[in-house]
Amino acid sequence: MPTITNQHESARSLALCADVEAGKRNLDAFGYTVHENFIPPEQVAALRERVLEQAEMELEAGVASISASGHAGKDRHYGGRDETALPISQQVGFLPNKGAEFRALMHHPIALAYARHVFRGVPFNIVSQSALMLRNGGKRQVLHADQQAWPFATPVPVMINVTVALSDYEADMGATNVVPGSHRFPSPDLDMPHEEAAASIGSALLPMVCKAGDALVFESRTWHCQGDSVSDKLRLGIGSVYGMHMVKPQDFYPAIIHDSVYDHLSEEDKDMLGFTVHYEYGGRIGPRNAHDLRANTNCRHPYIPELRRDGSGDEAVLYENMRVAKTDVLSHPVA
Ligand SMILES: O=C(O)CCC(=O)C(=O)O
Repeated sequence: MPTITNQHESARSLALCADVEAGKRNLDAFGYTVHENFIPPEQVAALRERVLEQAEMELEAGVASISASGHAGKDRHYGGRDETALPISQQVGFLPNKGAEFRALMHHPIALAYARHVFRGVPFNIVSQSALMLRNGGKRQVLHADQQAWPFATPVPVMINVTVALSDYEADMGATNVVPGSHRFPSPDLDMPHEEAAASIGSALLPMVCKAGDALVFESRTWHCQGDSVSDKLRLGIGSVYGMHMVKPQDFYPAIIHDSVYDHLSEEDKDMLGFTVHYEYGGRIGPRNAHDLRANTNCRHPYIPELRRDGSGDEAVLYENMRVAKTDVLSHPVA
């Protein structure tokens, strides 16, 4: 197993950057970078307001994703407001369904530049976009890599997380901990204590402290975890994770985008949400009924049900001949 060399000693101070070229160098050397001033204060305020409103209303409706330890807590469940306290951890997931602000964020040019860089030009799309809220009492998460589920090491990452901070991230607020240089190693042993695991590759855990408006950028081989929160300040950020096109996405947007949202998506939005089939490979979408116009951006399939000579089956319809039923939500014309 290679060891972390002196090259990585400098990563014990944070791999900050203010421009994409420096950020790419940090990603290559350390597996992460903290990109300062990723979005301007007005955008921080607008995103923050939308997330907080959505989070509050999900609590009121009893459908909030909450936990007493963190976004990956074993006690995570859908629930509502507690009379006495706000949840220690709340995740507002599936954000592309919850506001145009979030769909705009997924096209952020700096995030896309980082994704293009780490994926070496392989086409990619967004695989999840969620807001994570953490309050006092949050517990340090298991040290992991986001491609932990892959049972083999990869020479390049298959995903990259670009988390925009909508509050400051301070160490005692549970700022995400990272292990600089760990992207050069296989995923960590989940049972090994954090410090021991980091030391085993000659590195250490470092909290990614930053200001609201900065972005924490880490590729999917990099070992990381949510830290402990012992602060009365709310830690709030939105993680947009991009994956190579053939990666099965954590959030399967072609299936979960609401019809009312789908109807207003641009072709660029659909592409980013994974509606494009690259190299005639993964993610083909066939109509779910004879009126279903939800389709790939670059190929169309007819509706072909079980066909029976005795007429007991349904009828096949070419995509071009599909018409929206009066009762359907979709209203856009056939492409
Ligand atoms: O919330 C954090 O600090 C860590 C997030 C994380 O582990 C992830 O997105 O994979």
